Amino acid sequence: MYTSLTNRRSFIKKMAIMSAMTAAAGLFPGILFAKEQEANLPKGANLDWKKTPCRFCGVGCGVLVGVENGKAVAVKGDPKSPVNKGLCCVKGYHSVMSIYGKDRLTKPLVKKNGKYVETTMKEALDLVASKMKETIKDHGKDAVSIYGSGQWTIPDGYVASKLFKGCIGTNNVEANARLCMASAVTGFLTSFGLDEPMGCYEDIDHADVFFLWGNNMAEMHPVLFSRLLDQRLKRGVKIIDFATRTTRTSMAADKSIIFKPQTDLAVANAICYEIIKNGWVNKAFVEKHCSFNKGLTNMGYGLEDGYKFNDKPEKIDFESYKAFLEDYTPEKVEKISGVSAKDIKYMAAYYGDPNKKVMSLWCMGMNQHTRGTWINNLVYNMHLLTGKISTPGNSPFSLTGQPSACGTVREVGTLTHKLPHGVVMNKEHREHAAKIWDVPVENIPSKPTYHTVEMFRALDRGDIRFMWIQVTNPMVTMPKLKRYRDATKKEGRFIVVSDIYPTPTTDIADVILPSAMWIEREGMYGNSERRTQYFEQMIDPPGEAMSDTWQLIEVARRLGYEKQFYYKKETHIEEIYNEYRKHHEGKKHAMAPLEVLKSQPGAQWPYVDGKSTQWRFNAKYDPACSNGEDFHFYGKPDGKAVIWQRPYEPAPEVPDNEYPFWLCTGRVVEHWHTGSMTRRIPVLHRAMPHAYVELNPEEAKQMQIRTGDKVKLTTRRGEIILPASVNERGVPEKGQVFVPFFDENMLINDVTLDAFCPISKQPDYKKCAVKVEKV
Ligand code: MGD
Ligand code: MGD
Ligand code: SF4
Ligand code: MOS
Repeated sequence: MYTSLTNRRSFIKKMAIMSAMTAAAGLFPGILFAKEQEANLPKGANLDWKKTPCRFCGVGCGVLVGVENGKAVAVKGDPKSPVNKGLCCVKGYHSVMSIYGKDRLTKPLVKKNGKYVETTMKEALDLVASKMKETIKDHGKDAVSIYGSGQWTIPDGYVASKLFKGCIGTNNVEANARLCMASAVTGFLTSFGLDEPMGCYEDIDHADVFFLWGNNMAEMHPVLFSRLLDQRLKRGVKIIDFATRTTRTSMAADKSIIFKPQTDLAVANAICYEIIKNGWVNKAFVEKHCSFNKGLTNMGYGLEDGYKFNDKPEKIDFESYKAFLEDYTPEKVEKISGVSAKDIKYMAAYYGDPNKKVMSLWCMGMNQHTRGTWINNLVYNMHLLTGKISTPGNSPFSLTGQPSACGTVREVGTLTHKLPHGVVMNKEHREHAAKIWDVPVENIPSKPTYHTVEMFRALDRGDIRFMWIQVTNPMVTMPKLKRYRDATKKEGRFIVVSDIYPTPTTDIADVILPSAMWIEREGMYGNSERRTQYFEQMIDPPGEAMSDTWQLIEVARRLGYEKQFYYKKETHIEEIYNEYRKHHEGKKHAMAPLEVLKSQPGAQWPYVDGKSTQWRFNAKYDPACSNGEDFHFYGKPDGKAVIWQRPYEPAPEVPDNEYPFWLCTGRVVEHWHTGSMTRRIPVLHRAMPHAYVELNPEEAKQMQIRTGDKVKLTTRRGEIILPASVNERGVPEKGQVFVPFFDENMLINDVTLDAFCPISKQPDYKKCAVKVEKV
């Protein structure tokens, strides 16, 4: 069985070797308009169309799935969805094909003497429950853990949290969004006291200028990016791409400004310096609605030598903040960042102009950053100093990556320190959760345990002995991967993996549980703009595959928590959602009732008096504002947002003589993360069959490297050989290379660094030092 599993997957390898890399046609591969979509649909088909959010990215497009004879056969953009207004990108359009890969997991597999043996779901779940009991008995509650995902539905994450935190009594609950959204969260909490953006996608229809802070929106949030382009056609808005490499996004922008990795910190401070120097501060707004803080500096980088972190900031005044910024004049920052003083002033002038509405957008460039919390704070500073926030078109907007990184990880709170409402450290929050969960409050431990990187380190040490992994593929996506892969293989560790396909993570599992995917079950996702969207079950899962929610419920019952997991199979999603809503009651976070989610393409929380809230903290739109002023930042006790003094500090590992290049990693439009789904969609796989290393064209010439030549990358963690890509998808600056991480046959994470932001604990996959050689 084991060999057949890997054999099945090897077709990906073979296809990759046979086909050459084909650059997708056009600048924007695959945004499909309604007419093109119609033209591609099965002719004469008698389809039953049902609405759902797209399975893939955090944009959360509404799509309609055409079902015929129990099979999902077609997809089109939902014209009624305010998110995408009928558009769809290549991934969304082909999404249903990812359900029908030939090697779907249909039966549970249990490892016996190094071989996988098929079993029944009942026996597999019995085994999972008995292993959990045994581990808790022998090693304590904190020896069992669950590692989930921003691709978990809301009910999946909710029952996981209830089982582990409420019933078992361990805070060993984490999710891959730690690798992705954690800095966004700590950025929001430190600046505003509440998570998630104040604005919404409709800001795009009002803003005059768009700044992209190191995200490649044309490829990663394509439908949303098409809305920016549409506004440029209609209203002549400006799109400014501020990034470390030239991408499809830079090519489409009105202006591309390139900075050296990590120096966005310095540039953001320089923009604030200019705003103050030129008298562009919105004094009335700042006096009424902002306070100033200074935090710990030189915190370290979360490497084995530890890090410092304290959350007791020092209050400062405007004058000392102003004095601090003297170190960040455009001329000084030009030297650090490589951005000309002229371009810094150009950017500042837009942020400062009272007649221009500004939207800043960002994603992994800012979050996967060893000072990720800081750079989030610094972008808010620009919006706060100028009062350009929480009004239509004035919007600092943190984009999410996964379909439910907001909905499930951030809102349900599937992170070690979180609860569905609030944090484990807070007694009232624990009491609130315990009451709804029907467990003694003493069950919920008051201290967080391990964040993701630490969770795998704890597995390595043996502090964690049991890990259940759902809807994530960490044996491709953890940084400094080799170390954590070795950890999972140690004696006395038991790993359960729920997935839909064989992957490098199922390869290390003791038990593999086949899951029902997306529209094979019922659920909800929450997208970047606080929009919760519901989908019904449209088709049957294959074989014994079962939803992740129901797998957890079955195990919870076997552990003796029948009372807390009373849900009925036919109605459990509704019951869970109604229970979950209780955690968020009140004007600040109320969730829409299920009937509303069923009847329309989602609703945005806070959902109050039958209405979605589009702009939080603005009294005109947000019923939770209660200070009698225009704005109320009610997440902070004094009702004020915080402007943070945060310096520039260098990255932990910078290029030197031995490792002279920067290595940046990321994504491509055709593939979803580890490619487990999109590489099983033939058209996407053919368009982008394997990973590559992107080189600067001039340097490639000097090294006599052409597209397709083999290149060896060596870091302090190891080495990897990849084919070169020159002048194809993206163009790195001199001294930098870029590698996408979708290819399980070329695991770039074997060489990445696991340094993280000490506040958010999110690793920086965008920077480490690498040697580049032709082989
Ligand atoms: P990445 O490729 O991870 O994409 O979306 P993005 O963040 O847009 O990020 C690469 C960018 O990081 C580079 O282009 C570079 O400019 C920037 N960068 C590098 N160093 C720095 C730095 O020091 N500072 C700053 N500010 N920027 C820097 C990610 C998003 O995409 C996510 S999180 C997910 S989960 C989704 N994944 C995904 C996918 O796998 N495939 C497709 N097609 N779409 C996706 N959308 C989502
Ligand atoms: P995915 O491919 O999305 O990657 O990393 P992962 O979450 O590890 O994994 C999802 C898994 O769930 C797949 O194996 C898929 O087959 C499976 N699956 C799909 N549907 C279902 C379902 O319904 N149930 C179950 N049980 N399984 C299902 C993403 C992570 O990667 C993220 S979010 C970020 S932001 C990081 N980005 C990043 C980077 O920029 N550079 C590098 N080098 N590494 C990175 N790693 C991180
Ligand atoms: Fe799906 Fe994202 Fe594409 Fe929209 S932009 S169709 S949500 S992958
Ligand atoms: Mo990447 S949420 O944003 O997982």
